[in-house]
Amino acid sequence: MKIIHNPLHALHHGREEMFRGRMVACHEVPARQDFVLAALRQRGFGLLQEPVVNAADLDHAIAGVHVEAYTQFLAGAWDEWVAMDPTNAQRDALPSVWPLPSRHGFRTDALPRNFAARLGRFGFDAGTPLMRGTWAAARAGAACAFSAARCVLQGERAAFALTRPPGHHAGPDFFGGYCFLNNAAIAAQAMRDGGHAKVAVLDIDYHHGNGTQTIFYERPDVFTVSLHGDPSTEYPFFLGYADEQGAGAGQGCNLNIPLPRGTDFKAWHQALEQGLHAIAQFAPSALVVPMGLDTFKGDPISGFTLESADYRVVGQALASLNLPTVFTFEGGYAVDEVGTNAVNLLQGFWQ
Ligand code: 6XA
Ligand code: ZN
Repeated sequence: MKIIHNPLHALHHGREEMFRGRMVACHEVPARQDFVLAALRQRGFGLLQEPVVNAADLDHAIAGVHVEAYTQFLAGAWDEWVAMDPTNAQRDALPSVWPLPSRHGFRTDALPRNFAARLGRFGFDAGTPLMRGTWAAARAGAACAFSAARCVLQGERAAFALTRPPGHHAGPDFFGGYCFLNNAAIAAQAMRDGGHAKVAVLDIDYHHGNGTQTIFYERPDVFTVSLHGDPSTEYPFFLGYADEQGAGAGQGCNLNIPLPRGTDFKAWHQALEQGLHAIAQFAPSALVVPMGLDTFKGDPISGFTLESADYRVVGQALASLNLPTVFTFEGGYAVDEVGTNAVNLLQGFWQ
């Protein structure tokens, strides 16, 4: 399996995030990718490489899922943050004011000149710090996703975009949940553009992939499936319910399987089988798996109880679809085990 890893990921290294009402050290740290890479090397799994993509192709791939006003905002955000107050160079940018959508409430079409306001217009939480290297790291991550898709388009059975910051919470014009560019959506769109008429996305992260769902919600050509902690108690709270089934031409092309906090592997695996069955019915010719490992029992911010050995079984189950597959690295914050769990899953898939 080709493993496309992000050489610039550590340029994004948030210090603190707002978590359950207070500032805590960031969970989404560079060691996450480093530990997965180390486990891959130690176990001799996969062909490691860095992405090779020209800038114009990459911009086109990003523009396939994100709006220009948003990517322009991200590209210039750090400079604007520092221009607002030169001492900001010493701290990360976090939103602090939001235009809550409501029928006769704040407008989201008005784009204030004030940078703090725009940070809140494009970001949906205060847990996703943005810093000097965020754009470069996220853009190089998108290059990994795009490169992984290209490998698969060229005939590889599977490829893994090993990158951070993660992507599945990022939507057409918003960041949040530690995510800026939606790597899985970029890979899915690249598979579409490369000739796959129908693509499925199966999100196995603990958290609902709200960004991916939103990007493809009205499209019949990309079936989005997510198994996740029930949003009535789990992040991202405001999307991910079972009654969200797609809209317009995409009606019936979104499947959410929310599961209660505390769900064990047996019940989780049943939900996975349900997702796999629905994907088989859709009959895609390619698969994208936003691979979160925060379903692990030792994860510090999540509530399922999968064990390291279970990830092999997960990989085997995913392989049963027999589809060319792109994996993207999403959550997973039990840093000491994240490498073992990732390689277990990929090996289970590959064998
Ligand atoms: C609250 C938790 C963010 C969850 C990020 C994640 N700031 N998403 O792992 O998959
Ligand atoms: Zn997650």
